[in-house]
This record gives sequence, C-alpha cells and structure tokens, in this order.
Amino acid sequence: MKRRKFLKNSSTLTAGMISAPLLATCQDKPKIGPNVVEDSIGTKPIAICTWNFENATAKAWEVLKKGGSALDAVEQGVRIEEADVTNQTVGKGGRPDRNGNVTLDACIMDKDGNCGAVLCMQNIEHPISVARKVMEETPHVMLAGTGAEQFAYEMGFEKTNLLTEKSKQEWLEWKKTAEYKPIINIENHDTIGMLAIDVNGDISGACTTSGMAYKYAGRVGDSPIIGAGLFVDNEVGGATATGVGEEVVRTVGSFLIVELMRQGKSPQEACEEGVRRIIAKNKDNTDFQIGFIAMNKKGETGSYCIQPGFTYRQYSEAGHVNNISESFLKS
Ligand code: SD4
Repeated sequence: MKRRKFLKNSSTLTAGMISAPLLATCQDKPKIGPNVVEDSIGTKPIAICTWNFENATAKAWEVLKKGGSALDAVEQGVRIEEADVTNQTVGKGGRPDRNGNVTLDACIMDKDGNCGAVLCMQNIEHPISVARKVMEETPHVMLAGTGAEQFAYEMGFEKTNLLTEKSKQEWLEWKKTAEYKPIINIENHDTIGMLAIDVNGDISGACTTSGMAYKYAGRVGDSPIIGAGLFVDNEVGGATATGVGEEVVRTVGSFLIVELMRQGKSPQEACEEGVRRIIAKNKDNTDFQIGFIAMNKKGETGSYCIQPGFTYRQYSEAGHVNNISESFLKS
C-alpha cells in the first residue's frame, strides 16, 4: 500500500518558480541507469532525498534558490518530515520501541567535514537541529540518550510528547504478538536522508529517523552514524541511506559510496556497488530493503536499492521529480 504511494507520479513545477541567475548546469553526461531521469543530473543547486518526501525537497529548494547554504537547506528540508505526524518513521509521530518510547536518531555533516549526531534521544521534535547544535556548539560529534536530551533543553529545545495516539494504538496492537520482523517489513523504512549542493557548489547532508519500529530499547541504526547513514566529502560528493540500518553499518555504506565516487565511479555506479557489498554479506537472505542515494560535486545523482519500490525526490532548476530507483532484485 505504502509502496504504491511512493511510486506516485512526481509533481513538476513551472520554470517561473525558479530563480535562474543562481543556477548553473553541468554539460557533462554521466553514465546513468535506465530509470534515472535525464533532467535530474549535472545541475546545481540541487537537493535530493530518500523516498517521496516532496515537501522536504520543496523546503530545501526554497533555501537554495535564495542563495542559502546547503547546510541550511538540508536541515530545513528534513525538519519538515520530523514535524509531520503522518510520517511514522521520522520525528514526532514515529513508531516507538518495544517499550512504547519514541527514540530518535539524526546526524548532519557540512562542507568542511564537520559533523554532529544525536542517538536514541527522546522528547525532542527536531533531532536534526540538536545534531547541528552538537556540531556547532560542542567539541563532540555524538550525544546519546538522556545526555542528548539534556543538551537539547540547554540549547532551548522544548520537551514534546512524540508518541501520537495512532502510533500508540498500533504499538499496543503489536504487543499482542510482539513479533519483531524488521527483515520482512520493508514498508516501514522511511528514513529521510537528504543531500544538497548550494550555489557556491558546496555540499552538505542530513539524515533523521525514529529507527526500526518496535526495536529493542536503546537500539541505534545507521542513520546517526557518520559514514554509515550519511557521509559528505565536499571535494567528492555525498551519500545517504535508508533501510535496515544494521546492514548499512556492516559495510559503512555511505562512506564506501563516497570513496567509490572519489575513485571515479558515477553516483549511480557507486550506489550499485554499495548495494552489492551488502548482498555479498547476505547471500542466503535478501528479504529486506536498503536504498542508497548519492550525488557528486557536479550535481549528478544516482540511487540503487535491493527491493523494487524505493524512490528518491530531487529538486533543481530542471524541476521537482520523484525518481524511481533501480533495484538489485526485480519484482
Ligand atoms: C534504521 N535506517 O534505523 C533506519 C531505518 C529506516 O525508516 O530507514 N527507517 O536502521
């Protein structure tokens, strides 16, 4: 059901909505997979995100088209999903752990390689902004649990109940069997990872999630782990992930993809190799979903996933599109 929603048609904006003087188009034609739309490559500024989070890329574009930084664009963009209670995998409204607590993970990385993350943090609606504060206001990279929450209060964030009635009722229903099936349950992987290049050609990224539904208390996935759920190198590009985080951590997926681009692979080729590494470690069971997206310094983009059904949103002067990702397994 949900997967069908992700595959819905993209919305397209009129050219008049876009501020042309800020924009530059790269003429190079990268190698692309058959499902990657021609319009989506080689442009900057540009913002892309995992899944069909069109409001998030629209917000990021709003920042970019005014000449704002990629860092502001990715933070502002993913905050839209953190605040959206209908999205049950990010921020407020996220599905809880098996004890009924919503615990959030997020990280952010800028053009200078600075990064910040919060892990397993409760009661704060915008973990991505706390992650940015960790990056900018502390000598640390990661804060976890009650320490992260305490830091957020010190930075002026308000205490918020993240468990909506809908998520609570679903959790109570789940408790009747309490069966944890993250491997098969591929429809619940809706983490938002976002990458952007601004008018100066600088890259930043952000990633935020409530993690796997009904996880063990204290479980942390790939999303707040720099190198796994997100990595940016302003000389090369960036990558971010969605899906079963344990598998992404095992291969340090996003770092791997950026390094492959450094060695000359296109974003598409690098994402494909990232997925192949995961498949190689899971030869007997590929019944789970991982999706990677990547962008290089030129603004070329790519994506690859295990199961069909993953899409990624993209906003540039070429338009606002929902790209269907190629997949390792065919339906
Ligand atoms: C995690 N990668 O915590 C995340 C899951 C995900 O939407 O993508 N959730 O493992």
